[in-house]
Amino acid sequence: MPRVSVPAVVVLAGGVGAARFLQGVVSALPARALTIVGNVGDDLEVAGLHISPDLDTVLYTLTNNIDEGRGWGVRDDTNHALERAASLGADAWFWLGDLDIGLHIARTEWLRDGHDLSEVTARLAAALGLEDHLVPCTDDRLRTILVTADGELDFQTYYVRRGHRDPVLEIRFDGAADARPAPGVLEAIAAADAIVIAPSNPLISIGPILAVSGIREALRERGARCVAVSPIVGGEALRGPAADMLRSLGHDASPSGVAALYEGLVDVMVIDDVDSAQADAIRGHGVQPVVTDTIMCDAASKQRLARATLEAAGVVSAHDD
Ligand code: FO1
Repeated sequence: MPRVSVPAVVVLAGGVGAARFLQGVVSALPARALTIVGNVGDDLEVAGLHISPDLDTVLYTLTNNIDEGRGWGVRDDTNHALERAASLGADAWFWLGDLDIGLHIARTEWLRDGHDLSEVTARLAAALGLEDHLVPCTDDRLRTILVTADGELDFQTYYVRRGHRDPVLEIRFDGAADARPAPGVLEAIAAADAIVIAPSNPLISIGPILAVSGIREALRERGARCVAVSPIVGGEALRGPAADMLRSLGHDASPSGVAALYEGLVDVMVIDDVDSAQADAIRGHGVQPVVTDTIMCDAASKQRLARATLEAAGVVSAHDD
């Protein structure tokens, strides 16, 4: 496939794994070539503040503000506000640093002034110096709910408060049926030269994006090649509960299990060398496998994975620097 000189690339992204992958993607593309469509199913309100953890993780990572060790929150942030709240007896279970709280105050104020989440996100991204487009999948309220033996849990109660230890019996996306894609999302997918699904949990990070009415259909009608990167390597998730969750919901915790979930939506799946034996099973889902080293441990490995993905999508060639 001929190289497109300034390709338009859309990446569907969850949180930490996606953000690290996106660092490699950004380094392989010209500035402003990228539109990142982010998950908002994890959003929550804390003390009246609107928090969008996945959007913030991508934003902080790509603007070099991220706490690299945790993968979320602001580097070298202090915790005075939450420590004081906890010492006064408040139930401070969702840990927000002081600088992070500043961003949530701005976001919440602008939302209360009547601006949509996509406008607010663009304003925050510009303020922090992000050159690429970061767009929430929807401006409407969308919340991931996990059904467990202990009842229905909102996402952050399941993930942070209870340490994602509850077997998940069912996943629901409250609001999805009425949620409309945020401005620019469908247009970006339709105009893309390549679409990439980041190595994020297919059920709770990519699932909410695909649940927004119109986005799955737009992907099915895509003109561009769509490449997914498997978040499962050797039967385990590189981070988070994806493998356990896939199993408890009756899916295979394997790249081919992920390919089955993306059947009809993706043309290519990038899988790790240790999963090369999965190649035929992936082809069985109508998806072409690309086998490479997918472990991201430093800048070079992030760039290598991003380039392999963008090569598979036909928007960079092996000869480009
Ligand atoms: N993860 C935790 O494990 N504990 C926390 O207290 C926590 C706070 C937090 C605050 C802001 C933010 O942007 C992310 C935060 N995360 C925390 C991470 C977050 O729960 C997850 O990364 C995503 O929601 C899953 O993609």
